[in-house]
This record gives sequence, structure tokens and C-alpha cells, in this order.
Amino acid sequence: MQTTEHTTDLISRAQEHGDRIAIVEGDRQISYRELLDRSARIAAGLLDNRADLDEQRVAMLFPAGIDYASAQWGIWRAGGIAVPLNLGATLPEIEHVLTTAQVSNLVTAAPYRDKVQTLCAQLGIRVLDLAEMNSPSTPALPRLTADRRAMILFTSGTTSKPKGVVSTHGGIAAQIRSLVNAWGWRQDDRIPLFLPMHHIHGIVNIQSCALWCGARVRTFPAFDMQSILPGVAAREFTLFMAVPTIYVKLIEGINALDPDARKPVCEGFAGMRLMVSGSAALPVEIHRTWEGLTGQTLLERYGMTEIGMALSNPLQGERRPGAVGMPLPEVEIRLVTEQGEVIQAEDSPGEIQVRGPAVFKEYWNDPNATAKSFVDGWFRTGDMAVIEHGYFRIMGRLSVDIIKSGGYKLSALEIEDALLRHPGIAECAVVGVPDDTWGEAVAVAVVPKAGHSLELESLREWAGERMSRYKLPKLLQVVPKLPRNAMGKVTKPEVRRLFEI
Ligand code: MCA
Ligand code: AMP
Repeated sequence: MQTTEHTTDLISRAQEHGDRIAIVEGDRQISYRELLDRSARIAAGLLDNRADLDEQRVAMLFPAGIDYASAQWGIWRAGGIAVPLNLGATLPEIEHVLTTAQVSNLVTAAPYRDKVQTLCAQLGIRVLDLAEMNSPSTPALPRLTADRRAMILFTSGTTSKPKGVVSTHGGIAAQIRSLVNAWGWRQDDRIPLFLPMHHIHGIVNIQSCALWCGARVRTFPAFDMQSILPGVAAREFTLFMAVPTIYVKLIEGINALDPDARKPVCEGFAGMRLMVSGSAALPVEIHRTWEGLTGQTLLERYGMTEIGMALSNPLQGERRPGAVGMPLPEVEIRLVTEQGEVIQAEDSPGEIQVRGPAVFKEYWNDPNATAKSFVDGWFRTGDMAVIEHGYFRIMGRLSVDIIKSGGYKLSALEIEDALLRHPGIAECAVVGVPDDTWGEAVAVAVVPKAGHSLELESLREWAGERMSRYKLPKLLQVVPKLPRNAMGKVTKPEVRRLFEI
């Protein structure tokens, strides 16, 4: 077995960063030295006199912050696989993750503990409160190898339920190295982190890259303009990374400020060394509006949970609106036609396929899904792109059943599956329709059961107990029947047309 120190690299690098401040959360802060000490104690608590967790799955439920980073490093240092949970998920969604990943322990703290206590008791999962995990001694911790599993993130494929994407320590380190090189991360960088911490945008692109470099992260429990803008105006940050919906909301928010308040905020953004957008397509109009407002040219990049970041506009050179640039360091990309031919020329669209050390290991406990997602060792992203004048441009997705809303990937099939349990719904079809704020909005066409009437608000209320907020339908059409083709299959493009104004 290979015995490199990839993620222990994150740890050994932290030793070099010593007393530098790693994370600032409200009025608390933690140095790299303290983060190492705290995570070692958490690891000791998890190990409970064993030598190694041997890839046991340990779920964690925290927003971005000192506890999150300490728990993640503690799980890793004990030899466990970290399974970060979505704070906004409903209990059925959390249950799916806990049971699919066969989680044995869950680390959390007040007030989040209350949400999962009963469920975990039912599932036989031990809940550990971080406040009580302060082992006085720190035993020798296991040696981690690059090929060991480190993390499982749940993401919707075109299957109805989200699948667990397994990344190794080596894969995560490769993702970090690639971005640190491409975007010139530095020790004196300071970045705000307000994204959910169950996806790589927050976990890898922001937190892990920063901690790798000895930089400083200021965390916020969620995106909230009132809390973030004062730091921007005070020139606290050198870097900023967000999804397009957040830039849309920032533009609205900044425009609503009076001129005296607006000026320092715009200057704060203008003074940053880099601002990045990703996780969904950044509309050209938002790119230009942001540049007009702040003078910052956003760098758009493209990635996916299974592969990390793959394509990026350059740090130096042209950042082209509507394009995602070129392959990142250590990432191999090819475009392939529907017939399986590799495209060599510009201007010919094909599916993006990816190879390289950052690509995930497998879908947890799902060898069939894993096998289907690779062809000749290349991962099939399901995204279509074209190369134009040297830059890749994303054209859309192969599957109509994948929706991107607010930066979250949603499975139309998963939402349909949940809605079909509604007592008044006979049939339904979910599609994503263009939306200025969310990129795509969830729209549902329903055929009611005889004697039932359906309204959007009550449907959202009912569904809100089963699905996270961002999955709830925003638009509803009640129809006598769903459009189908000659084979009887629902035709989603026609369903979409039902929502055209
Ligand atoms: C929330 N609402 C929505 C949506 N989300 N409505 C339609 N579509 C949505 N997607 C509604 C809520 O129901 C609520 O309505 C109101 O908006 C406010 O909800 P709230 O949750 O407070 O919204 P927010 O705080 O403004 O959140 C928007 C957000 C958040 C900040 C953009 O969604 C977010 O943090 N997204 C980032 C996701 C992310 O990190 N993705 C990266 C995945 P009402 O008021 O009526 O109740 S990783 C990835 O994609 C790859 C690897 C990559 O390339 O990065
Ligand atoms: P996820 O499965 O949550 O990791 O989402 C990954 C998906 O987000 C990709 O497969 C793309 O469809 C989409 N995506 C990420 N970045 C971009 C981008 N810059 N432009 C268009 N789509 C993007």
C-alpha cells in the first residue's frame, strides 16, 4: 500500500502554520496549533482505546465553523470516513444518508443534537456531543494512506435517491493542490465561508484550500448579507467564492443600499485579489453587472462532487463571460460524442469526461452505479460542453432529470417520488425551468386524483416535511393528463413548455 502523507499533509502542514489563526467564528477564533490539539482529542474520543477506526463512517452535523473543522479533522485522524450532513435536510433525508452510508457514530453539538437524537436512537447510532469529547490524553493516531477513504458526500444522480460519493485522502489532496496552484492561494489570504458544509464548494474549495495554505477562514452559519457585508466593507477578505444565486442576491442587496453604505462595500469587493463563481452556470448578464458594480471580473469554474474542480478560467489572462476556461492542473478532460467518438476539433459539442487523481473512488456500496459512470477509466459527467477559441463552454446536461437550483443539484425523480406519496396526486412530472435568481426553479405538473384539488402553498407545506426547502416546487400546473410520447413515456420538454409564459 502507498504510504504517502496526503491528508496528513493537511495535518503536518498545519504544524508548520503553528500559531497563525485558522478560523474565526463570531468572536471565537482558533489557531492551527489549537485545531491540531482539539482534533487529536476528538480523534482520541472517537477511538475510545482502539488503534484505528478503519474507515468506520462517522456523520457530522454542524454549520461551517470551528466545531466543523475540528470534528472533520478528528474523524480523519482517527481513521474514520467523515459523512457531513445537510443542516437543512428533513429527517427522512437524513435517515437515507445515515442508513445508506451505514453510519455508526454521529458527532454534533447543541443545538443541532436535538434534531437527530431520536432518529439516531431508532437507528442504533451513537450520538457524540463535541462538548463532551475532550479526552485528556492523545494516543498515537493511525497512519493514513492516500488510498484510504476519507469522505462520503451525497449527491443526486439521475437515480431517485442521492448516492454517496466516496473520496479518498489522496483524491481530496489532489483537489486542493490543483486549486492552490491554479488560483495562487497564499498564506495571507482571508476568505469568508457561508456555504453549506455538505458539498465540496464549501468543504474543499474554501475550507480545505485555506487550511492547506495557512490562510484564515471567517465562518458564518449560512449566507446572510447583513453579517457578511461589514467585513467586505472593512477590507477583511482577499478571496470570495460563491454560487451564482448568491451573486444575484448580492447585486440586489447592494443596489438597495444607500450610496454612502454602497461605496465601501463595492470598494471592498473591488479590492479582493480574486472572486470565484461556480456550482451552476453564471449568466453573462450577472457577470457583466457584477463587473460594472464592483470592477471585479468574476472567475467562473466548473466542477462536480465526483471529480472536484475540472475547468477554470485563468487567474491571469482572459476570464471569459459564459465560459469555464480550461482544464485545471492534474485534470485530464475529453469531449465525447453520443457515438463514443472523442472530439478533437473546436465547435463540436460532446459530453465532458474526466480522468485524474482527484476523481472519486466509488459510489458507496453501489458497484453497478460506479461501473456505469465510467468508460475506459474516464468519468462520465453527464454535462455537455464545446470548446470555442480555446475555452470550454458548458451547454447543459444530458439528463433532463437533473436540476440545478441555488447551486444545489436536484433529482427530478427524487422529488416526483416524494410527491407521488401525496394523497391527492395521481401522477406528476418535475422539471427545472429557467429562473433569474435560482438558475433553475423546480416546477411540477400534477394530475390530481378524482375529487382532490391541489394548490401550490399547501403542496409545499406538505412536501416541506419530507424534502429540504430548495427541493420544494416553486411552480405548479394542474393538468388533466401528462404529455406522453407514443411509447407512453412522459415527455419532459413538453412538460417544461407548460410553464412557458
Ligand atoms: C431556497 N428557496 C428557494 C430555493 N432555495 N426557492 C426556490 N428555489 C430554491 N433553490 C426559498 C426558500 O424556500 C425560502 O422561501 C427562501 O427562498 C429563503 O430560503 P433560504 O434557504 O433562507 O435561502 P437563502 O438563505 O437565500 O439561500 C440561498 C443560497 C443557498 C444562499 C443560495 O441556497 C446556498 O447556500 N446555496 C449554495 C449551495 C452550494 O454550496 N452548492 C454547491 C454544491 P420562503 O421565504 O418563502 O420560505 S457543490 C457543487 O455544485 C459542485 C461540486 C461545484 O461545482 O461546486
Ligand atoms: P454537484 O453534483 O452538486 O457536484 O453538481 C455538479 C454539477 O453542477 C455539474 O455536473 C454541472 O452540471 C453543474 N455545474 C458546476 N459548475 C458549473 C458551471 N460553472 N456552469 C454550469 N454548470 C455547472
